[in-house]
Amino acid sequence: MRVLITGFNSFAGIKTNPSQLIVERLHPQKFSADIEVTKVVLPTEFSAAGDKLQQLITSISPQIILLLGVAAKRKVVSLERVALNLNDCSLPDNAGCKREGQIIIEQAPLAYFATLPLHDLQRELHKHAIATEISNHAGTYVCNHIFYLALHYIEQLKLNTACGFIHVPLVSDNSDSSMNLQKLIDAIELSIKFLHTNVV
Ligand code: PCA
Repeated sequence: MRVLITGFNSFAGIKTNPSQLIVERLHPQKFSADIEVTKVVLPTEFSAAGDKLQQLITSISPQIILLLGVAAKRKVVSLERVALNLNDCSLPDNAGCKREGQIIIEQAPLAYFATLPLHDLQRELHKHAIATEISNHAGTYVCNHIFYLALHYIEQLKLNTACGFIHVPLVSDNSDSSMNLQKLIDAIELSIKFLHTNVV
């Protein structure tokens, strides 16, 4: 089973993006031998991230895509349900590109739903004491952009790929914190293992 997992690099106001650290520190050896994990840190740029993702989906043809990003206002692991066909943020991306009120793909659906079993995944993470919520809004910045594009390519290419986006909170260095980096890495490892047995 091929799994593509992505995070983002740092961007305005976020010195260290925990989604980048998770991707870098995830150990593919922790998974069973039939799971092949490709880990990629995407630039926080609308165009470059979208192009890179399209290229990865075409070349790897993954059965599972797990896209990660940080959302500073979230307190727990957030399983995103909806990707909107909209870029709208006053904050420019890392290439200086600002997109306000722009459709991502003309004449494409207004939104796509994640194709992961979100409630089952949430229950699994709760079993392991990882605070998790299902969110109905992934924002309208670069994370939503690649979430929408991934679901759109999957649809266009008629791929049998389960795809979802997980927003993680900022992490604290305090190891007693309920959401330290190790807890987030555990959450993503558990998610991959769970999806391996429950999706493919
Ligand atoms: N979070 C931003 C973009 C990159 C990231 O990690 C977002 O939520 O759109």
